[in-house]
Amino acid sequence: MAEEASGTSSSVVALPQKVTLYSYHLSSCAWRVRLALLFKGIPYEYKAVDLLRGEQFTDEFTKLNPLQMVPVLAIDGVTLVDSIGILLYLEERFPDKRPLLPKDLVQRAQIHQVVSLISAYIQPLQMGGILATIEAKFGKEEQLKWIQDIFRKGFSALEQILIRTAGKYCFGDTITLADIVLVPQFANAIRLQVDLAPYPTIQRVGEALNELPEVKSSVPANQPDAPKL
Ligand SMILES: N[C@@H](CCC(=O)N[C@@H](CS)C(=O)NCC(=O)O)C(=O)O
Repeated sequence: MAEEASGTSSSVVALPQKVTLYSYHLSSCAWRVRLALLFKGIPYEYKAVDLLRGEQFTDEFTKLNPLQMVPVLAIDGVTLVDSIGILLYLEERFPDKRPLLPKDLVQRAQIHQVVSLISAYIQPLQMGGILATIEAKFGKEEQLKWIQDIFRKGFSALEQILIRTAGKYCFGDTITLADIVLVPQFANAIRLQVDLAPYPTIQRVGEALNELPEVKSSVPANQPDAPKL
C-alpha cells in the first residue's frame, strides 16, 4: 500500500457538531459505518433500530430512509443513507483523518472492486429477509446450500484478488475501505459456518483485522442494543 494512505490524524478539519448513527447491532452494513467512524475518530450517538421488531418500517424511520434499511447517518445537517455512500462521504469529508483510500488511482479502483464484490454481491444475497424466504419455501437445508454457494463464489473471487494485494490487511499493511467491508462479512462467514479452509488469505487478513481495537469495540456484542448476557 502506498505511504499516502498511512497518514495519522493530522487534520485540522473541525469535527462535526453532532453525528447520529441509526444502527442495529447485527447489521453488517451498519457495522461498516461504525468502523469508519471509529477509525476516523468521529464521536457519534448510537440510535438503535430494532430490525427484528420491524422498527425500520415505522413512518418515522421511513422518512429518514425510504428504503427502510440501516445504516442511516445524520451528519453536517444532512441525512445520509447506504453504507457505501456514507463511507465515501466520511472519506472525502475527512480525507486526512486516518485515510481509508490511497491516492493511487489503480489501487483505489482495486479497493472499490473489493468493496463492490462484498457489498453488491455477497451481502445482498444473504440478507435476513432473503434467507427467511428461502427457508420458508425450501427448508433449512436449501437455505444453508444457498449461503454456501454465495460464499463459495464470492470468497473464491476475493481470495484471488487478495493473494495479489494483501499484506497484513487487504491492501498492504494499511487499513482501507476494503478492510472495513471485509470485517463484518468475515464475521458473518464464521457465524454461518462457512468452511474458510479454501480461503487462507481471507482467513489470515480477517483474523488480523479482528485484533484491532476499533474492530473489537465495533462488534455486535459491544453495541448498546445487543442483548445483555
Ligand atoms: N446497500 C445498503 C444495504 C443496507 C442493508 O441491507 N441493510 C440491512 C441490514 S444489513 C437492513 O436494514 N435490512 C432491513 C430489512 O431487511 O428489513 C447499504 O449498504 O447500506
